[in-house]
Amino acid sequence: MQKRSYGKHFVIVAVIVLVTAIITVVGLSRVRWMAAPASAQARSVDSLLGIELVAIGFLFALVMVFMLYSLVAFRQRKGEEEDGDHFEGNTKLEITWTVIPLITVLVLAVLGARGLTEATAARADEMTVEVTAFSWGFKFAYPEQGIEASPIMYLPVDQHILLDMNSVDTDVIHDFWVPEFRVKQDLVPGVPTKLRITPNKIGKYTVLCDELCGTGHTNMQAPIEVVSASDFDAWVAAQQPSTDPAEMASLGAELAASQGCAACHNITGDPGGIGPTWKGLFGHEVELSDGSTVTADDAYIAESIANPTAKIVAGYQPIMPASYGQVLTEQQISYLVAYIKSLQ
Ligand code: HEC
Ligand SMILES: [Cu+2]
Repeated sequence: MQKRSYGKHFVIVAVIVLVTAIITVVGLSRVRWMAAPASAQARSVDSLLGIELVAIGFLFALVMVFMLYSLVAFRQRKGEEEDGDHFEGNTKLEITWTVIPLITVLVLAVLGARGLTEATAARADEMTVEVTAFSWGFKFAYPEQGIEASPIMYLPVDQHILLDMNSVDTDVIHDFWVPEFRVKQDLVPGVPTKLRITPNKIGKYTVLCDELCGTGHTNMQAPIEVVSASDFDAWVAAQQPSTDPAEMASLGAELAASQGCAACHNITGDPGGIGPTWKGLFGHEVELSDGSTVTADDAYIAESIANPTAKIVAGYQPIMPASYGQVLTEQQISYLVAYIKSLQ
């Protein structure tokens, strides 16, 4: 049996591979994988993803076109009875398909390491923001601005930010991720971690927890706003502690909404909730599960929030989350007390 020549097939396949690869890469690059980038660190991540999409498109075309072409071109035709050609290895081909992927993977590794170094590099005049994760949310503190706790992350645009990250949980890992910033970092119990971002686009984003961490995982989000430097200064000024009762009550109302208190407490006076209603609570006698009574004053309400199991209200289960004492500052608890006080 005489060997056939395959040269013509290789030329045809090479052309189809090229065309398919171009179509695939163009198609893939038109998919909106993620929202538009909004940080300086996004650049290296996105350029690496771009290179990988080209590699993926080419490999896809190579495998698919060779396979489908062979299925069609070398199928058994009517009346064809003889055996196909027999191949006994091909050293040149084997070296080629080992060396090219090896070089490709090494190049990607170098590019990845360079991108990682660039995205994590310390820079001059960084502003520190402390991030604390808890089940299930994030809170932020600004040590340089004297802001102890904020449920929202405010950032001045084009400012290098160093995130100092901690978790109050002891048994679960969370992960800080803002898709538009591209970079992300785990928050591990007992191990402080760091993340660097330089937001470069004014706008509203969302911090997501990107580590499946429990029943509240999907709600583990926090708003983040990137604003101009002057808007940031105005926000910092507005964060200074308030002593005006009406203002404290309205800050407390915002906190009650952002901390999920409303899931269990109502302000309508309806006694049927998971937790007692807040309407008319202040100044009234509360019956406790041990049979005693206590007057609901500032101290009792503050204690009920920071340490819910200290006194259990008669007729209710002790299911209020115990973490508020760690999550909320004394200032914030005083706002919540002022709010509950205002619900007469
Ligand atoms: C998962 C449900 C739940 C959530 C969320 C919750 N609580 Fe409670 N809370 C309860 C229950 C149940 C009680 C009554 C049992 C007890 O005393 O622990 C209670 C009691 C209280 C009391 C004492 C009420 C009284 O009538 O004496 C206060 C004050 C209070 N909660 C404030 C808050 C605040 C503020 C938040 C949000 C920061 C909050 N709670 C979130 C369930 C909840
Ligand atoms: Cu989480």
